Amino acid sequence: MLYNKRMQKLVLSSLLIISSLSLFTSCEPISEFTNSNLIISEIYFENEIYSDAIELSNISEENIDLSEYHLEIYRYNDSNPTYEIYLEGELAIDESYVIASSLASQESKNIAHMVSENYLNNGSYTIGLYKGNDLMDIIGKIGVNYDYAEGHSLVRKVDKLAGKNVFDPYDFIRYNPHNLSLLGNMDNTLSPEELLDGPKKDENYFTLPYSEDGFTGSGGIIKVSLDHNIDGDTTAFNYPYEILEMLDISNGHSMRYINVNTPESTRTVEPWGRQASKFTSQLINAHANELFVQSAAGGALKETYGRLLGFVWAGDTLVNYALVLNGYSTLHPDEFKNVSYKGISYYSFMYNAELKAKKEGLRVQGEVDPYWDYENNSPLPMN
Ligand SMILES: [Ca+2]
Ligand SMILES: [Ca+2]
Repeated sequence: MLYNKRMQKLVLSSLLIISSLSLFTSCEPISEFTNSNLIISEIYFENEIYSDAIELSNISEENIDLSEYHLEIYRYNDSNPTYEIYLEGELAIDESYVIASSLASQESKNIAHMVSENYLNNGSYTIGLYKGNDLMDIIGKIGVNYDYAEGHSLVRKVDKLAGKNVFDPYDFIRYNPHNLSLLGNMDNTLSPEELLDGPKKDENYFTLPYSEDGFTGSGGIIKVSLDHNIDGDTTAFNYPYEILEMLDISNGHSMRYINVNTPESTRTVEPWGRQASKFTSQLINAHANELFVQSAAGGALKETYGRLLGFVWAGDTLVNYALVLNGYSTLHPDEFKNVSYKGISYYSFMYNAELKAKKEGLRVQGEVDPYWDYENNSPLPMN
């Protein structure tokens, strides 16, 4: 099921009342909204190297004369545009307009309304949408060389359909490349609530092996049982016999959660470390009969100290994701695009969660640990 603008309209109209009331207390600068009828709704990547197409959408209640608009593309840290694309024609209400690069694949061009030699973008070029001289929407930042896409299609969230003169990566979902079903419309594959709820265990991963060679992950999910929790990002599990044999480990071997790093709570203690450990321990224990580990497809199975590296599922919750969402950990590379849900890699879910936690200044993202003596840099007793 695809989530689109129409479903959001009901929610938005009720939220508008609430947000207009809270304008006085909100710290968010309201000047960044441009009230544009036309917005940039997608930067489409066919592969990870360059963007094949850009999608613009009419979010207003009337048809748009596109000839009033043009795009300016700024390479690297240039402050003057290298390419300009002048639009033409009319765009109906709720419709999207796709401009494909002349270098794009034929399947992207087939969806496009315009093919342009001037749409060149490697995912770090700043793109401004202008109505006359007015900046109506922007991706990236003029004068700053910033790889905002990192090889993903950026698809605007259905609850963030508004033009802004400042780019906010949190307005977009980072999709794996080559998701043609989203090009030419304003849909997402998940509702905003589902996106924040995080990835779910796709059935397909149960049919994949955990590993083929004992060194590299294949993305498979296997059931495990708890041996004991160690800290926020490490747990010792018991594994199926074939896994023990293939990886040359014994039961009780530690798994280090990939893409996260929670503060220390064992030999040394750091702010939020003990809370992170408690969070993981509670999540794991609450789902002790439905614990699963998943290998990072294409990634190493073990880290430097011989611990396993992977994704841990407590019931339907990806613990790695929950740690980032709840501000117990920052996000760490690498990204494994082949472990994904609804076209979004686990890493991209975590990227989105980290942006949210940062905005909220949650825990390690900027909150003071109430159980930490910052003057003496030492832990305080916890209840
Ligand atoms: Ca789209
Ligand atoms: Ca750690």
